[in-house]
Amino acid sequence: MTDITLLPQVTAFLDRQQGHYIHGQSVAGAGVERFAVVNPATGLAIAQVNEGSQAEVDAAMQAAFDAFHGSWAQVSPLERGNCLTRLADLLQTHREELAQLESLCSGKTIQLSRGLEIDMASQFLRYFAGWSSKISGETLNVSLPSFQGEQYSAFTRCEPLGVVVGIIPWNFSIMIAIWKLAAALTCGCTVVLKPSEYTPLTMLRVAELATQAGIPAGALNVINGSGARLGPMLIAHPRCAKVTFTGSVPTGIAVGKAAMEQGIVRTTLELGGKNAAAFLADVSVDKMVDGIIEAGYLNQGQICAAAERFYLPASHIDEVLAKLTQRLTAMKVGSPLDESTEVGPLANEAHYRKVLALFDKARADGSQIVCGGQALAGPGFFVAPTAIRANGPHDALMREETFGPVGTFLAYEDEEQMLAMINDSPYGLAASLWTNDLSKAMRMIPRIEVGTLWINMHTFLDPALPFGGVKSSGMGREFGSAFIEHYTELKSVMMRY
Ligand code: TXE
Repeated sequence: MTDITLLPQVTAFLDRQQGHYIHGQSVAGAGVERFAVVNPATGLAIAQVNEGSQAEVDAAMQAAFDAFHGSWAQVSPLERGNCLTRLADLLQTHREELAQLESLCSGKTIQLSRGLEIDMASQFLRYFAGWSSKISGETLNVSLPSFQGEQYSAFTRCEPLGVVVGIIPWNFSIMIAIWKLAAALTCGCTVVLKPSEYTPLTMLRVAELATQAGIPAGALNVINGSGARLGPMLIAHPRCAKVTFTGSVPTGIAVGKAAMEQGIVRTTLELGGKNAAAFLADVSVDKMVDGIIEAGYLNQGQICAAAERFYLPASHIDEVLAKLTQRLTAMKVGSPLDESTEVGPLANEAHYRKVLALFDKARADGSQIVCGGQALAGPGFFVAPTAIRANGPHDALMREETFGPVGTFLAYEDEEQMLAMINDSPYGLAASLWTNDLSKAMRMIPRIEVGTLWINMHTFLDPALPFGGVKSSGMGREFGSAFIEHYTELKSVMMRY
């Protein structure tokens, strides 16, 4: 197979000097600095983006503030949902264009860009659109007695927070941004997004489509540039009512601290971790291998909910690792724009270097590299799909996030020991348990310390189910109805008559 042909609108978009999207318009910005967007499959620059400055931060935050009190506030709840639905339609109309841009910037395979990034983003938009007309308070009975015949009435209102700053990572540059903008807009908030500096292009195109969908100027803005510089500026801005962040644990802690110091700015943090997948001995070896690939290797493992530590029964581990090695070494690694590719490059050079350093750490620990464990020859940031057998629960790769196509495996003798090892982690975003014995699974579910637990499946995010971490994996929940409390303030109203 060969690479697909790039659409002319994709090459035209890449040729444009890109910057930001503020108040319904693409703007170059006042700054003179530029940064390059690098295609991780080739290591070559494919576009140039102007670095944001305080001037663009101020303009975007003011535009969002004005829209919050003006144009977006005047849009009825039902129409807010219609805007999101029209945006979902436009994502579908421009599916191939957006998918190609995403694959060029992030190295995601084109099949995944189309089917997961764009199609799932559309589904999430439609889900959130449905909430716009259903966000309401309740009528309450006042509990205290009436002393002199006076009466009371009370109710609550869910009021939108204001301007929401969304800070987005590079692994799903469209879908994660859509989670945040859809949640904010459906509640009546307005948004300023800061994409990752590695993947700054796709949201500029989505923002243009949002304007086309009828979302008024200023309700959705995009600022590009260094997170370490622009992040603190956005969070410290007096118009910032909330920050919603997805990314690494250390940056999440910095974001949370900055938000608290800026007068308790509301915060949702969706951070990574070291997710576990545990297989009970009643599962067949073939099902274990399928489950491991589903849980750990999609998008080169660059999914915050992906499993990285695998617990296998001691009786099965040798056979599972032998079969897994056959499957991993047979995977087609190659150009993300080739429709038959199963494994693309890691998304950027810094991340690639981090994963290679973790392989060195595994070797230094004496962990056994069962397969992979190295970079692949040629240009681009490719590493081989990797399986590592740990000596014990304290090996570095059983504890540190790799965020790569890397599973680390440990044998267990009894299920109590396995449950203790799953919970012996500072993180708790997600886990999966694989067994045919659902009665046993039901007894284990309350004992596993995570925000999302899958049984006989992994990495499947549904908009109807709340998503977020426990322990150091984050704070707050996205999706379901749980997101509403994170994008609105509850106001209590009490009346005497
Ligand atoms: O992430 P960061 P990076 C992991 C992965 C990767 C590592 C570092 O292991 O190797 O994190 O990646 C913005 N204030 N994950 O450096 O720093 C930044 O511009 C405010 C896991 O790319 O978390 C980007 O928009 N914002 C993860 C966003 O934060 C700041 C997904 C995320 O960047 C900031 C991605 C600051 N001080 C990487 N500094 C997951 N769990 O989903 C940076 N940013």
